Amino acid sequence: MKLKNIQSIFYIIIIYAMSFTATAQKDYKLWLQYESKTDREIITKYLNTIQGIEILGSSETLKVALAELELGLENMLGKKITHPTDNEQNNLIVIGNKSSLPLTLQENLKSEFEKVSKDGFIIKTITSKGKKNIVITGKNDVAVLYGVFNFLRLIQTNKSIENLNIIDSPKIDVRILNHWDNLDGTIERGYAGFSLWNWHKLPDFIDQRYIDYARANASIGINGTVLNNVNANALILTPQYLEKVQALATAFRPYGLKVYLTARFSAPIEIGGLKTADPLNADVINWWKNKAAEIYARIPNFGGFLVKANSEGQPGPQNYNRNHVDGANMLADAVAPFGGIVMWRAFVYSEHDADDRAKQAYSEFVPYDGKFRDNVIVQVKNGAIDFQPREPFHPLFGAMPKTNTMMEFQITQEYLGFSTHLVYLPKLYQEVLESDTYRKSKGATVAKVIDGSLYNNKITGIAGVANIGNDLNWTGHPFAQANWYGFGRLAWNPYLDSEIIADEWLKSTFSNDENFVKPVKEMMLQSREAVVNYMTPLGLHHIMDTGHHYGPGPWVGNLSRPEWNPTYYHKADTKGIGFDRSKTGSNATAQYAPEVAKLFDDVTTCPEKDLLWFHHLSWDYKLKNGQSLWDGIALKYQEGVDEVASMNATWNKMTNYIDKERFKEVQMLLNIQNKEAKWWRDACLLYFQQFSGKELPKGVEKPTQSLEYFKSLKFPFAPGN
Ligand code: BDP
Repeated sequence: MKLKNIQSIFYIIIIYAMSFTATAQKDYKLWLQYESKTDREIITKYLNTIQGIEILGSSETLKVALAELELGLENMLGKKITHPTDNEQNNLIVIGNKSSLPLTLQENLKSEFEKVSKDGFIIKTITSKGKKNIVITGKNDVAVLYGVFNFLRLIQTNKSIENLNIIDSPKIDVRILNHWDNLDGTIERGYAGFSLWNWHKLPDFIDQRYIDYARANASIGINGTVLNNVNANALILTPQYLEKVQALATAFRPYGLKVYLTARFSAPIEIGGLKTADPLNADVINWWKNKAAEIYARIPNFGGFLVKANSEGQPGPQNYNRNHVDGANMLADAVAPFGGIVMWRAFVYSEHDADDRAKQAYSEFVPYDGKFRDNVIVQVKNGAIDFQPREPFHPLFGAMPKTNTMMEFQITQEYLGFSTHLVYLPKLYQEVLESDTYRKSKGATVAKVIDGSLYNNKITGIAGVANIGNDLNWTGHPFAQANWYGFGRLAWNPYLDSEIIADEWLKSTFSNDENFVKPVKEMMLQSREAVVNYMTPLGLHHIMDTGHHYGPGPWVGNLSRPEWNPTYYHKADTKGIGFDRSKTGSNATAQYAPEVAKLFDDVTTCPEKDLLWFHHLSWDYKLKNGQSLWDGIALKYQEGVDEVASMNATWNKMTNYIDKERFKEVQMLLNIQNKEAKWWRDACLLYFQQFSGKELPKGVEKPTQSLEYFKSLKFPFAPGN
């Protein structure tokens, strides 16, 4: 090869490597890009009148807040705004908590402080004696940090910062990520690489990522993280690991991010040398009390425990003929002296219970209402089965008025295409949060149950199963960052509109240009319905392949546990399809408030999006639009495929608005999604067609492969399994 050629290849490699680094850096920065943009002219002009930042206080949290403000402003303005040497200068940004403010300011903000809650913030422009200061404050330093992030978000998203008057308090206390991370570094249902926690190098090596992680969470108001898998390993509770947990907790503390752990119920036996883990046994009770004291001695702000008990083979109180209340209260008593809480999961179902799986959690938990301690929260998944593309809201929401009840959403896309498919989940979250439980009265939405306003609960919470790993871009798919972001924003305020969240995220992550924001936002909003259509339209659910849960597997019917089989859920036969959960079937509808039960129970009023969740119907059943059920299902699958094609088309027009690298990444992923949407459509329709015996309606593309081919596909090393 000629020298010139070698040189040019070398050159290409260098350029490629540089651009790769640039993308990685952009991806890595998440929604905190803080780029300088020419389109923010008015804000920039205004910011240029600010002469300094005044910080009142010296806590680690305030230092972090100051550093963030300086970083953000410097990057966005292209010039440094620093700590003023002369306080008499005009126009400052003042940051500090209530007690650090000069008395005149405290007086000035009296009514704001009356309105704001513990972690809420106030951002107010205060004009006096010719000075125009922006005061960012709250009742504690973390609240100030939240205010700073909010202020920077206003600038990033090009909102006016003149004459600010914002009071914003979180509506939910515990805003928490659940990491399903194992101690060996793998992540159950994780599709963004391996765990962030490098247990081997901890406690001495503090990876910068831990700090960046805490910072990202603080920027959206997330204040808690459960570090380890719900399918727990007791070793995390040994001194060897607690030392490592302590190091993480210390790194996170300035950002207001508390650490929690999952507690394996049998830990007293496995690491404590006891013969039993019976929650009423005195030695067991003592063991947990001592364990709690040991943890709090290391981590004074430790949040508490998350427990998966007697579910999918995990140990629990029922192993000792005790119940959930016995187990949860025993742990709650152990952490109570230190202000800790116990999040006790209601994700329970048993292969020995012949009743409909969708009914089991409600049947088991409702009789315990009022029996849990005040520092227990029962953690309920959004739907009664398991994080499907669409599920009606879980009947437990609102059904336990005397019990703290928190939401569990899944951010990682176990049943929604892993980190390969673009699915904007806040749309799904919003649908659930807005659902009316009709408990007490009309308008008793799920959001009102979980923010405590319906029943005046002692503690409120919302958990999201994290989609974060050690991938360069954190979440595997660049757009999966929006799901982490959106979860945090809804955890802060479950009444926010997912469209507004998408808008904020796009502007902070990519660009303020409406030619980009508008179509891409539409694409995001459409993506949730698209995945429902090409995977599980009209209320179908749980028809994915076994184990890894990737791709279609409606034919699977040979698993040992009946309720793990897709055939259990769709019940397709020559007569029809769907799970009859109405009065004539499992009567799961009766677990809802009468108004909701009636709506779901009657096939004519049941929303069609939930039709086959609640009803088994003949292939000829007429849908509202006049189509037969068979045609309707087939056309929905096609619609899903078409929607993905239109997402591709939208994205392909975006080359000029963002960097080449992120553009290309998303383009490649959308191409995969396109292929896989067709795979879902073809495999499901060929399978169901065996029962319907009908032709595909006009408009539905012919399958490209045989059913046998789709059944033969195997993915032995699919991630997250
Ligand atoms: C299911 C997952 C399984 C989890 C379980 C849970 O497939 O890996 O352990 O939920 O939430 O969706 O406990």
